[in-house]
Amino acid sequence: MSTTERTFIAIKPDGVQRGLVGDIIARFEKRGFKLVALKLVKPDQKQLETHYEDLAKKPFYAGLVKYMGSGPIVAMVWEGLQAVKTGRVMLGATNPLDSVPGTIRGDLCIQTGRNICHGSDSVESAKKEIALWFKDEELINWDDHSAAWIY
Ligand code: 3AN
Repeated sequence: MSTTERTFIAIKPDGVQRGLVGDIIARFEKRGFKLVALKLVKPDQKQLETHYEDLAKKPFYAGLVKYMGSGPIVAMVWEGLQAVKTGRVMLGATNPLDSVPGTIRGDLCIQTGRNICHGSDSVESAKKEIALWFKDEELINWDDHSAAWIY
């Protein structure tokens, strides 16, 4: 049986600058995921280095950290059934040219180095990334909030 998970999704500086924030958020809302945390933040160098530490030896690492620090990003946590795996499917492949239409990258971008969004690649990394970008008190526990006003 599938379990509820949390995933870290970020809209990168190019996604924010291109005015794609609403479109990307709408896709996660419409799919049925719950928004647990959201903020517009100018990432600092150290945070980005930690976030991408697994890629530190890659030739594109320096450029990646520079690009990610070039403007505000929208940092989010989304929750729901298989949120990590489904979030990755919704984002599309790392190289947008390999991303199928209907995915965020497949619909909205064309370059790996400007691929507009990030999504955690495992439950483990989601936990690390959420802790890196958010304080505990910034995460909403929906079990504490009755949705009775909707009905
Ligand atoms: P994903 O973001 O799909 O998990 P990763 O973790 O392999 O992909 O790479 C993280 C980020 O590094 C990508 N989103 C992209 O911005 C950048 N990146 C990956 N591969 C390349 C590359 N060959 N050239 C430039 N940037 C890259």
